[in-house]
Amino acid sequence: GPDDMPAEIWNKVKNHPCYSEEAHHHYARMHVAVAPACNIQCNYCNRKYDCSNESRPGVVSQKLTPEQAVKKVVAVASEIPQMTVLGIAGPGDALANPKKTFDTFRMLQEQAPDIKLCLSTNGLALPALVDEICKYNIDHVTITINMVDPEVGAKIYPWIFWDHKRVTGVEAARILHENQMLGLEMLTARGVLTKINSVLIPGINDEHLIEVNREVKKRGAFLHNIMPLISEAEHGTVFGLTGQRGPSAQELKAVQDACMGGANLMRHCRQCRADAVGLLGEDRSEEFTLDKIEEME
Ligand code: CLF
Ligand code: SF4
Repeated sequence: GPDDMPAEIWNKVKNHPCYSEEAHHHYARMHVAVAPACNIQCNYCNRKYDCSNESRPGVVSQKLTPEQAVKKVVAVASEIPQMTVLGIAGPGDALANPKKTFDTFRMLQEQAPDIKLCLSTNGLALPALVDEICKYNIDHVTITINMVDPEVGAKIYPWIFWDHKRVTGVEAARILHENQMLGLEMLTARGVLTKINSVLIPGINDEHLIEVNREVKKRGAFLHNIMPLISEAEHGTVFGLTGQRGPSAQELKAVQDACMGGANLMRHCRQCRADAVGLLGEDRSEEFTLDKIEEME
């Protein structure tokens, strides 16, 4: 709240529904699905639908060009006055094809300067793009960090695409890890509020997330959001096919409780889709398809 943080930080969180538990009752966010490509493979991915960094499986997001995305944001903002934040969170990685992401942000900064900009990434491409992120006044970045030990990482990430080649195994996880840590340090050094999402995968990184929490706190993470793995064989995730289960509510709470005293935890995440619209937990994306937006004009 306003009493326990500097005014400058309070101003960045007070109407961001993800960064403030209180704000999520009153303020809405929307996502635009302008980022279909990804530069890594997660064993829990169901990108056929959405980046499972954050998204629930099941429905394909309507992929938009930056121009269509801007049109949609402007239309939604005029219908939903509580809409304060625009995030780019998939369906792939927001920074794997940075041109579309930054074109969208640039146009929005010009056409709707009151809307806060937010992005979510796996962090691989982050260090190279921090300067560009700061150029568009993006105040909030989420990095999905599931490990700080490449041996653990090798069980989660079969490969990454790095320096024009595919890299596999522990080496791939090491490169991803180094970029995530460096990206986090660079963002916090520049005053960008950085939230960490971690997917809790029982038997793979459950205990390990306590160490992840410590390491991200040390590097200035503002919030840590520990989310349950949604593992679904019918959506073709590698984990789904190997029978990897998600955690129970008690297992999730146990890991969150074990992190108390470390980086502050977010506990109100609703694992939004890449094209979510509305208050957290509410999904109004069907009201704002491209066809319907064209009818509104
Ligand atoms: Fe979107 Fe993510 Fe920005 Fe929020 S969602 S990019 S920080 S504006 Fe929020 Fe949704 Fe959880 Fe994400 S509830 S999935 S934490
Ligand atoms: Fe899928 Fe997201 Fe992982 Fe990319 S970062 S492989 S889109 S879950």
